[in-house]
Amino acid sequence: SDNTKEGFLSRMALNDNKAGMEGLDRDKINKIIMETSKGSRFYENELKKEQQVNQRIEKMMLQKAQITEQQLKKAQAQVERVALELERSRDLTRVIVHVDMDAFYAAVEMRDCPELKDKPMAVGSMSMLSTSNYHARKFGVRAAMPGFIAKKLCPNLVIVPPNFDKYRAVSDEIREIFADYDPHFQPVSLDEAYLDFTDHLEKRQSWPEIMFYYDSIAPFTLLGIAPNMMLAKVCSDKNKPNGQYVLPSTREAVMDFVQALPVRKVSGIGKVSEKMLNALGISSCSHLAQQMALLSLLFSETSWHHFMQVSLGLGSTYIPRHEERKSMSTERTFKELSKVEEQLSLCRELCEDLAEDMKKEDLKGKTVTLKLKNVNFEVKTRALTLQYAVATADEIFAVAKDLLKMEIENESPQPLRLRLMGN
Ligand code: DCP
Ligand code: MG
Repeated sequence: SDNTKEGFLSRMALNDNKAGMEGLDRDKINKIIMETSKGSRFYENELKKEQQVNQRIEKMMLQKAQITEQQLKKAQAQVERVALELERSRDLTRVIVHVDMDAFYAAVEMRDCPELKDKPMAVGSMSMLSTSNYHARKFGVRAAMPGFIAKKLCPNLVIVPPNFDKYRAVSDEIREIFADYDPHFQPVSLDEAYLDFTDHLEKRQSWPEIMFYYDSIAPFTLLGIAPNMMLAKVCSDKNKPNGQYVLPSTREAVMDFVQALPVRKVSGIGKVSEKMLNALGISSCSHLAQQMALLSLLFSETSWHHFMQVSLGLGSTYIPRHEERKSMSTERTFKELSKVEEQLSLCRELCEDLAEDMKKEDLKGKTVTLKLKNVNFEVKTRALTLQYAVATADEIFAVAKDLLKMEIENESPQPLRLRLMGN
């Protein structure tokens, strides 16, 4: 239908939510993307995903139409209670830094081959790109785009095959520097980490001047500094490339910052959530705050709690210590499991096993991960990090169940056909 086609276009369209991609001729770029990709596996796959999202939105809109004034009122009261509770947990005493390298793989390749510096280049292959340098971004060439499309957008694009050993080695060097500032820093990927600067800043107060010449983090100016991890991540993207953004540690500054923030800029709110929220008229975090009652009726508890934290500018202020970051898991393989009730009861069983193991070791965990392998052997993991540590089967299941339901919904109306589940 027309509807599908339009929706499809929106998914395939250039995603310019990336540094270095402001002010591009979207219409021209989108036309080339559509023409080039038609009929490819990439296109078919995107089309399928798009249709699934559209179905989810249709379902959600039907659900919304049935909400009564009274339900909404009740939800509003609950939302206000939760907001008060969350507000009490606000901690503005930490200085959290998020570091993210500019065009990481591409930057390493340009370092080793300086001729590439002035050319549009990308790392990857004709079937998929991992990243592109800032010259290439001006043509609409970006990560997660097939190289054959990128070549149409930018015929002079140089595509360099990836060399992961090299990126890992550079990452190790960077991490050594991070450790000088926060020995407990949390790496997220090869080019990204969270650091708690609070203790370092205190020590710095008593540094003799000469020490500042040895400040090894100075060349890494791609920082975001804020009172919590959620905000720091947004901040590090603000002045890319090669810039910093500091968000002051006051409630007022945080709330102002969040008001204007598009939901898509928040880590954890991806393409799909953005589209669902847009369908409800929500594009910025201030809309999020206004619509919390409705959201609490349409989304899972974990999702709307996350939305609420975002709308209040709240995030984690505590970077878990390495030794606390132990993880524990259990999994089971079977021939095929496609019935929702059976999947949920297996999930419950796994949570019980896990809780028992954790009890033996006296462990608690803040991240619950669900691992699924379908009958085509495709593996997916879905994880959720909570504000508080959990340990009992009930607590773990409450989260795992939501993650599983989300996957079931993603697949629907087709059943989710599993051959392995773990958590
Ligand atoms: N990466 C990838 N596939 C993606 C996204 C990223 O393989 N879809 C890899 C290549 C990137 C690295 O991870 O260089 C870091 O990811 P970022 O999202 O931080 O992207 P860049 O560092 O390349 O660019 P930016 O300057 O926007 O941070
Ligand atoms: Mg990066």
